[in-house]
Amino acid sequence: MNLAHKLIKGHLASGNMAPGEEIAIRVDQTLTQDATGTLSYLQFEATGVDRVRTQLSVSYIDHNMLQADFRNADDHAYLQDIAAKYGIYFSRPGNGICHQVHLERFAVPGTTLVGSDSHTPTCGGIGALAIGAGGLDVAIAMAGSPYYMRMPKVMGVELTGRLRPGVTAKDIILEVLRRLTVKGGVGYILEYFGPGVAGLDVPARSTITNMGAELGATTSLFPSDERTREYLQRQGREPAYRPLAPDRGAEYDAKMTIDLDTLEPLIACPDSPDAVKRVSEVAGTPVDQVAVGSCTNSSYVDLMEVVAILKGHAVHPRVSTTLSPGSRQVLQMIARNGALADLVASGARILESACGPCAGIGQVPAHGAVSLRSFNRNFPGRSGDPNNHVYLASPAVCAASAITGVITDPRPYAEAVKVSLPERFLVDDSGIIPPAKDPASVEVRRGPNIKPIPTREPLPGRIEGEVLIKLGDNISTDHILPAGAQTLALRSNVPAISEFVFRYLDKDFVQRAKAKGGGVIVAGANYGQGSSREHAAISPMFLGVSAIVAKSFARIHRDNLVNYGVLPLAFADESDYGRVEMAHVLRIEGLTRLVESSAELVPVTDATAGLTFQAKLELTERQRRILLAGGLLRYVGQTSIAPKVSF
Ligand code: MIC
Ligand code: SF4
Repeated sequence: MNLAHKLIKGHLASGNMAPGEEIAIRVDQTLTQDATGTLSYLQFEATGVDRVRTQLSVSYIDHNMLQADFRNADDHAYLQDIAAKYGIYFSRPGNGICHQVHLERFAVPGTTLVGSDSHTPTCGGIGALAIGAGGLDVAIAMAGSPYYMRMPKVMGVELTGRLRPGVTAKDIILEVLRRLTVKGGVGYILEYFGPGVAGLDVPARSTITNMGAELGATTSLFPSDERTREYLQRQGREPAYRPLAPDRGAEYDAKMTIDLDTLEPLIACPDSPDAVKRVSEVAGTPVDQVAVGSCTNSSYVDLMEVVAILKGHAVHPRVSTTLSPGSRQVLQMIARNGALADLVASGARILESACGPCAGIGQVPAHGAVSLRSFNRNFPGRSGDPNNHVYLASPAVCAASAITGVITDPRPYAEAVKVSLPERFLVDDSGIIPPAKDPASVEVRRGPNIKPIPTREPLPGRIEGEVLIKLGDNISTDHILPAGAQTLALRSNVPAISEFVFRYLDKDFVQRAKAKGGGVIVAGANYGQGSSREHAAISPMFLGVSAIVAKSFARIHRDNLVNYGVLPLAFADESDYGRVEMAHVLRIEGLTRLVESSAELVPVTDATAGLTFQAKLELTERQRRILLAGGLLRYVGQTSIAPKVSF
């Protein structure tokens, strides 16, 4: 057996482990962050369960940290009270980015972790089966439900050789993205194995599993070995170690090999994480902003590498250079060892331990600017504005380019740089507040911006509506509902945030949807890639969108659509995509009967074009029942997990 199969088998609650079949796995740990957390906990409260039923649940504040008005702070207070009341650990604002802190302080090899953030697979770097999901799926997992998914295939990624100076883990995942593209991982777990694995420490492995999210993969996984033990021991958590490996000669559904000896520094060009080139191909491009940090590359080792390159240099006058440490642990360590002083001396700007510029929460680049980031996503508008050009590369490329002012191959700078794990990480868990001892006494503060979540009625028998927008391939959730400080302050207020749907693609969309009383969205392949934000499903639903007809869907987004009662339909014959145009009226009759009877094909009539085409309804039996009920919360209200749900 490969390692992914072993971990799934050890947690299997129901189902048959054949690729594509619905399985359910027991959830040991959950994590949430503040941008998805408020909805998730509102839903958790609706289940009526009085205490989380997981081994460990942690609520992080790391996204909405600007506090430009009262709303973010209100969300923080709500999340802190909920955590105290329901048995959840609370990681305070300033304590760090959820994935980085979870890796440092909580992740355990061989456990399952489900998180309301698409980069939850970060902890796959320590050998946990870590999966990103919508907030509602996390809410019911906290209430004791297993996590349901289709059994993925497993792709073995064999690493051979050793990285050369100036070439890093970021280049490994960029190489995987170059080969597979942003939809190449859909339906797969990527399992890394082979002799090259031993040369990578846990933070490097986690960079790779983190950015596996950009492949659309269910998750990515490394074995748990001596390097894992070493990391845990230096975090003062050695008892959490257990060795985990695939069986000798384990089989994989697909395989690829990457020779680390021959890898070069790579860079993802605007506007997609898979637009990968060699750094040498774009070297010399002038850069206006360099930003190091994010859950992909903000570990102690990453930052020390940056310091080693920057030390003794000044950042170029045209470049605004920022650095966000991934955690308070990292920040304290670089403060104590003097590296922070070197950074400040170089002219770099030090930001909080938080997501920051990664999701456009501050540091929005200038109009037309080139921004080089050690982050994981560069979809249009992701930086907080669509009028700039974002490149993604390793911290080493970022540091070298900050010095020269142009995209620069870091190898000449990195030759002498050798950073390894510290003998001991600085352990100070005072930023993590344990749950209250007397939960009954906790009064939950709810700010006026925290609004109830709209729900849908049970599935209607008939859908008729205009095509409100026709989109191409790889539409990300950043396209559907943009990132940025303005929208992030509205995460707890669905009516308000819904005003931003498709803002950068079609500024009239919201008006049109309202005027038409809702309708249908038509899209190409991999619709909804990227973030796990449920808002990208709830807000269109709130505007009356009843179905999405696409060539294919990204995993988390499809689940979110079903969870909120929006019908995800896939063109049975992709050439029909070319026939359905904007403003055509689409009609589906006998819908409840089709969904109930497990029909796999649904006839869709395009009344304007005068044709009928077939659309695939690729849903499990459970998802059909969820759709019929009008969404997951109504559905669980009918089951034993959540007897008290009422809407
Ligand atoms: C992201 O990186 O896109 C986010 C912001 O962390 C999201 C979650 C969100 O939208 O709140 C994610 O990755 O799931
Ligand atoms: Fe935060 Fe960026 Fe990571 Fe999302 S990808 S969790 S916004 S650091």
